[in-house]
Amino acid sequence: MTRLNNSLAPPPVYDRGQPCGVVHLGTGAFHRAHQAAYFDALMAAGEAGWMIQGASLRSPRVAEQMNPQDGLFTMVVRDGVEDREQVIGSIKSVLVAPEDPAALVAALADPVVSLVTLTITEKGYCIDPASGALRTEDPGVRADMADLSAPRTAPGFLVAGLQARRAAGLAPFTVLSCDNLPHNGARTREAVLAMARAVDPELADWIAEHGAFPSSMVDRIVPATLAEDVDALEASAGYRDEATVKTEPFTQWVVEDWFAGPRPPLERVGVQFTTDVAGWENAKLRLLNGAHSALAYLGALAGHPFVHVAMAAPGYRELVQAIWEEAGATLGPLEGFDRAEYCAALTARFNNPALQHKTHQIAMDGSQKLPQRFLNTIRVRRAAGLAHPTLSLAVAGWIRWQFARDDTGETYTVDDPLAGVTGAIIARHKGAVRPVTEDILRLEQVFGTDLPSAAHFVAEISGLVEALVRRGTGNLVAAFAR
Ligand code: CS2
Repeated sequence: MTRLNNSLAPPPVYDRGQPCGVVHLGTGAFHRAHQAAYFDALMAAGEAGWMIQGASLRSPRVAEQMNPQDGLFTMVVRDGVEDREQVIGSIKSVLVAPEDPAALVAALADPVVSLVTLTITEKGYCIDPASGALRTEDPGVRADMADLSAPRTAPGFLVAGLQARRAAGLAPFTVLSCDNLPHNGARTREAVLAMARAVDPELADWIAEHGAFPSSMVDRIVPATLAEDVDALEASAGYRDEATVKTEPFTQWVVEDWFAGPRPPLERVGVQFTTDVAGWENAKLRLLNGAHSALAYLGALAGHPFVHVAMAAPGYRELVQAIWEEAGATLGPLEGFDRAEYCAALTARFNNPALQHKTHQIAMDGSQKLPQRFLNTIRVRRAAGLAHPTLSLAVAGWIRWQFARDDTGETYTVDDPLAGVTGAIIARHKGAVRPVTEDILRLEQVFGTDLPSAAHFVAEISGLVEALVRRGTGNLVAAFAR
């Protein structure tokens, strides 16, 4: 079957040969169904110069999927009743950074580029999840700090690109993080400045003075594409698209209005520009992503493969409600945000049966996600003297997950940068739940120093992990239904 390409697809209504004003790092499914879709709509609305030069920082897989298709891909929007297919043309091509790091640095230094967007996942920032500090002990970070001629990390590429621009007398590009981190702009800036300072302190000063690192809140559920999704599209569209993505109708992007150069007029296609993103970030991270991770660990442990399946199992809907009650109370007022409406919409989004969102996918990289999804919320509640039993159960779920065997007896690989560390703790204590839990809670890069020294917190989590093991996750969650 023929692959999707320029001559096959219904041609986009704009010229795909126009300049790439944007370089994007991490051209995975989420980017394609979110930012790439917004830029596609922007150019379709007549705004020129916002094509995207994509780049992958690790594997050549996405380039192999997209480049033979002239950068085109089909976005399939599934509302649970019908599928709507749309060919998106905003990505020119995808560079593979490890194969040719200089090509990516050259792309970043191109005078037509004014914006660099990032979806590199939490761990791509090479920062400590609890403190946000650049992890200078990371081998890639260390290599980039010593020599930037062939960068390896995202902060390294950003600094190399900014260095080349400064040398050429160009303005810096705006760096726009689109990952689920709190204060993602400030955290990116901190990582970039720490890298730049090691390379050239004057460069760091120049970036600090002239650079822009807006924070942004991004939201759209985009499960990993499965082989059957590619086959289903082929059957309905009549071409093969290895880069297709599936998503939901809902989409949201709130961006801090802080740009070093020209700002893409994305407000024309539904993006909200604001002076303060923090309220939206907290609401989204604590309500959507918090509930997602709770469903992921407590759902997957009970053997539920998908989010919508977990939502239909006894007690899970009530579990999610309880998370929302506990997290909701930590959020301040936010203009245009109604929590009850937001959570009702989230319930419908999680129930969408057509997304087939795997609990195992959301369970990935929990050590990077826990602080913003649960622990900061717990801290706010503790400071106010409020209990947080459901958030604690979710944290306990993550610890129970480290044992790599679910309640049905299935084994799985714990996909997390700290899996080696938690695995070694479990081996050292021969799986004894309480000492394992206590040692895991001492991991400062996740739990900071405050939570491990709070005796009540440690006792509560230990008791919950033991209960999950003894009574079974599904049974414990079912109790929420009563
Ligand atoms: C999910 C997110 O995999 C995960 O961790 O919670 O990718 C989630 O689907 C998005 O943030 C929704 O906007």
